[in-house]
Amino acid sequence: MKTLGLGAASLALPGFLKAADRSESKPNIILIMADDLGYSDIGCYGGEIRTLNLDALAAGGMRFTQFYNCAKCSPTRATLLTGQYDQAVGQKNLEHGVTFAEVLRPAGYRTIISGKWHQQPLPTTRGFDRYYGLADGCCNYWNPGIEARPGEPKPGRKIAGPRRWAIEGESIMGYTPEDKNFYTTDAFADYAIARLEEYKNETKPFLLYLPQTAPHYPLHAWPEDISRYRGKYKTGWDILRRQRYKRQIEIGMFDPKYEMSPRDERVPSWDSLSESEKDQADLKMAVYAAMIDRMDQAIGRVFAKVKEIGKWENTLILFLADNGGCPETPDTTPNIPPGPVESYRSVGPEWANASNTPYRKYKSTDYEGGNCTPFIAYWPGVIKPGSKTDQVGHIIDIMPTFMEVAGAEYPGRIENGKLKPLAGKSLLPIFQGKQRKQHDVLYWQFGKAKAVRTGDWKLVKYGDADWELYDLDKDRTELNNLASQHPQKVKKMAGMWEDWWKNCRK
Ligand SMILES: [Ca+2]
Repeated sequence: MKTLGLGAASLALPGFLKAADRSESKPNIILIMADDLGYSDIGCYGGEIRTLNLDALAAGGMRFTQFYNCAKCSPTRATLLTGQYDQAVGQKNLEHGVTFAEVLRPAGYRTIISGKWHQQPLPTTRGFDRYYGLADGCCNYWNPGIEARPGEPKPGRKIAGPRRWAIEGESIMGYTPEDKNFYTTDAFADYAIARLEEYKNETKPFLLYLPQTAPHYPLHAWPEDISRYRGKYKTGWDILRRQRYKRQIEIGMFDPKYEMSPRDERVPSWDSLSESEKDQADLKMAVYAAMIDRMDQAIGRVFAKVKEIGKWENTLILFLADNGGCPETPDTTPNIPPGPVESYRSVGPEWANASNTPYRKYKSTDYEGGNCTPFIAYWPGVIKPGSKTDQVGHIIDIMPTFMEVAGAEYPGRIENGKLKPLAGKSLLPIFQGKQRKQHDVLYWQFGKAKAVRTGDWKLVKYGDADWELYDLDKDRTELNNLASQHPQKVKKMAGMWEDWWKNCRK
């Protein structure tokens, strides 16, 4: 007898699913991850930016309100790929873990990745059949290399040296494509679409991992996309935050019992800016919005291809971000306006604060503005359209979820290393509309940022500051530090974090 590829869970599919609606084959899987995307940037999470394809995915699927990443590019990727905390697998080398591609390929999957990898060993050595993209952390969107194309200025860059690109198993230090219309977001989609076409007649299911570089800096976008937004942000970040918060409540994605966080201390009031400063700030946010708009268009082109080859109905699609909006300002070309190849600009803390509405803080912190992400799950016939869940999930759960839906096995051992057990657990019960047993505890650490969450209690800290304690059930935006009222709880949770920190790297 053939199985649905769901293991025992297939016996408990929701009532609205009719047997005839499902193929008997294992589902295809598409995992899309945005880079440095704020919690409220996309339409279905309260944003004003045009994200029609992601909004349609949400309308046909499920949105999570409490889904977490690791608050930073590279750790998030290590955790996402392996189902273990990145501290346990080795942050860049994944030496104590296996990737979901390594686990799904033996289960019969064609494994493809197009986009930002940001780990040390190339994907083609870690379970992926095919790869195209940025193996590094960030790059110029128009020209990821160092050399100028004929008739063009030199590409704006953050660092002097070259960034690592890769095509299949070959690393390329300083990739300058000849095509003057090259733009990373479009190129990643083009490669994915070409592979879907190439393998369209295969009977095996596919795993397509699409980690974007958008909207991570530098601010680069097509002029026609920028023009859709230019001038629209002259009302400023204070009004934008209020508008997004209001929309989040209207669309049922945020409970009005929680206050919006106040403007971040690093951000001046919009009214204090001169007209010229307002105009420059408007352009930055217009380019940022254009990058997200373009990412959504590219995702839409991939979706159209999946439909064209007749595989849409049997495909699980997930969308999330690797960390919250980014306050960094690596503006190496401060006198060149954002947009074109020669520029290298960022939105800075001002707009990133608005991106993370209604939460506090940013990427690289473990406040909700740093580590809470939009998360959309879409799967025709399994996930109820238009649903929403407040159940807590974490990117560490993605690997076990893939294993369960693909009927894949976690290996008992790996060569040349110690394989640690999975720390995540499958999201499938939540997808099926059931209550999943919560994680007993979740941990975070990156650089100076630390946090631990158990139940609705979250203990969080940055640098040398004291631990802060929040009751997220009553205070989702982390405005009321209860540490002094619950010293025993602080001590206990801090001890849990210390124990985890000591043990996770063994
Ligand atoms: Ca990132």
